[in-house]
Amino acid sequence: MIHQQVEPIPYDTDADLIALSFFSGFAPEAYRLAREFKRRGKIVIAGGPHATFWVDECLAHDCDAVIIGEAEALWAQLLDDAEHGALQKKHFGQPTSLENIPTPRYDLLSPRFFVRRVIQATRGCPFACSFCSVPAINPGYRTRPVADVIRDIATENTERIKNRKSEIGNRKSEIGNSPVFSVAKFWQRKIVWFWDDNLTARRSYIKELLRAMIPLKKWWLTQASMEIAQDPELLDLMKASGCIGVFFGIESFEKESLQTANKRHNRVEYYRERIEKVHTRGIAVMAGFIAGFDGDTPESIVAMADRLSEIGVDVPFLSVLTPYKGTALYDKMEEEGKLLKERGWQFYNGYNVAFQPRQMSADELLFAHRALWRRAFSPMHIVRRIARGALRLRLGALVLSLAMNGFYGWKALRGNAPLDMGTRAVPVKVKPTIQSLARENQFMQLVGTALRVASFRQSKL
Ligand code: B12
Ligand code: SF4
Repeated sequence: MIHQQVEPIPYDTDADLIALSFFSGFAPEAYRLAREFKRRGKIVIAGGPHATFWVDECLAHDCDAVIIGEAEALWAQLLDDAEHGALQKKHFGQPTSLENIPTPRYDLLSPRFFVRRVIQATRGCPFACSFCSVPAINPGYRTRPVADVIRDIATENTERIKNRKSEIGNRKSEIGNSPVFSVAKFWQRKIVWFWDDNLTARRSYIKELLRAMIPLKKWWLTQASMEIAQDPELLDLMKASGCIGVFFGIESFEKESLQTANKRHNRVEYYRERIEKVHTRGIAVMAGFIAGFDGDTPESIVAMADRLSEIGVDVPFLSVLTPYKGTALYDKMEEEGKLLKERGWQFYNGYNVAFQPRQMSADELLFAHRALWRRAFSPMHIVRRIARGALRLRLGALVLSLAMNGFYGWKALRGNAPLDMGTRAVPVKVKPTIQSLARENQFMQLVGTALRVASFRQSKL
C-alpha cells in the first residue's frame, strides 16, 4: 500500500491490479497514475470520495472499473471478477454493516506515517452541513461493536511486519535507529487517530467505548461537534481514556455564514466557553475554519486569525470553501452559475478557489485566505498558542500542539504557504518576509507574550 505523499510510486510493481483512492483535488494526478499503470498492462480500479461522484469521468481516464460508495461488501467479488476477466465497469456499494470488519492491515503502512493506528468506530454524521459530502458518502449513522474497536486499538500486529523482512529492511533504513526513531516508535504505538465523521454523535455508544479504552492507556484524537462541551461526563471520560486532541469544525465567526452552511449547531457566542471546558481536561482543541462563505469579506477572513486565537484554539486548520459534488453547496452553485468551470480539479484541494464568491473576486478570496494563513501562523500567534498550551494541556496534547504549530509556523516563516494552483506558486502578494513581520510590530507582541508567560509561571511557583 503506497501513499503518494509519503512514498514514491513503484511503477515497476508486479501487482496485477492497481486500486486508486483519491480526493477531488488529486484527481488529475490519479488519472495520470491510471494512464501510467494502464500502459504497463495493469487493471486499474478507482474508488473513494471523488470517484463515487464522477464515475464516467474516471472510466474515461483509464480506469477499468469504479466502486461507487462503500466497498467492503463488493471487494472480494470484484477481485474474483477481475481474475476471471469478467470485470464490470460500475459497482454500486451500499452503506455497509459495520459488524465483523477485520482489523486493518497496519503492517502494510510505511513506517514514515507518523500516526499509523487510524481507526473508525462509526460512520456518518447526523448533521447536514451544506459544504460536506459525508451525508452522501456515508448515509445514516452506524457504529461498530465496541469489542471490535478495542481489538483493533489493542492489536500490536508487528508479527507480519517481521515476516516481511526484505521490504521492512528497506523501509527501516528510511528513519534509521536514531533517537528520533525511538521517539517515533513510541508515538506510533501510543497514538490512536479516529477517522470518524462524528465519533461522539451517539452518547451511549461513545461512553461505552471510552470506558473500555481506559485500560489501554493510549493517547487518542478525533473530530466531534462542539456541543460535547455541555456533557461533563463525556469530557471526563475523554480525559480518562487518554484523549489529547479534538477537532471541531468551527468554520466561521459570521452568523450569516454559519446559516448558509447549515451549521446552526455552531453558536459563536459559546465558542470560547466550550473550548475552555475542553481545556480544563487538558485536551487540545484543533479547529477547522473556512474562508469564502456568502457572509465573508476579505476583512472578516483575515480577522479570523486573531479571533481564533482569542477563543483559545490550539491548532487551526484553514481552508477555502470548495464545492464538492454530493453537497448542497455544489448543487446551489451549479444552479446559480457560480462554479468556475474552467478551473480543473487541482483547484479542489481545499486551498484554492473554484467558484465565484459573493462579496469579492476569486483572487481577492485567495489573497485573503493566504493573508489569514500568514497571520494565523505568524510567530506571534504560534508562540501564543504554544505558551498557552504549556500552561493548560496534558503532555500528549502539548506535544501535538508543539508539533502542529511548529510545522505550520516553520512553513510560514519560510514563505511556504499553499500554492495558487493557477500559477503553481505561492501567491506573490502574500509571501511573508521578516521585514513585513517586523512592520506589523509582531516581534514586540511576541516579546510581550513571552514576558506575560514568564510572569504567569513565576506567580504560580
Ligand atoms: C479522515 C479524513 C481526513 C484525514 C485523512 C485524509 C487522508 N489523506 O486519508 C485528514 C484529517 C488528514 C483529512 C484531510 C483532508 N480532507 Co478529509 N476526510 C476524512 C473523512 C472524515 C474520512 C475518510 C476516511 O478515511 N474514511 C474511512 C474509509 C474507510 O472510507 P473511504 O475513504 O470513504 O473509503 C471507502 C469507500 O469510499 C471505498 N473506497 C475508497 N477508496 C477506494 C478505492 C478503491 C479502488 C475502491 C475499490 C474502493 C474505495 O471503500 C472504502 C470502504 O468502504 C472524510 C469524510 C468521509 N466520510 O469520507 C473526509 C473527506 C474525505 N475529506 C475531504 C477533504 C476535502 C479533505 C481536505 C482536502 C481538507 C482540507 N481543506 O485540507 C484534506 C486533504 C488532506 C490530504 N492531503 O490528504 C473531503 C473530500 C471531498 C472530495 N470530493 O474530495 C471529505 C469527503 C469530507 C468532505 N468535506 O466532504 N481528511
Ligand atoms: S458536522 Fe462535520 S461531518 Fe457532519 S455534516 Fe457537518 S461538516 Fe460534515
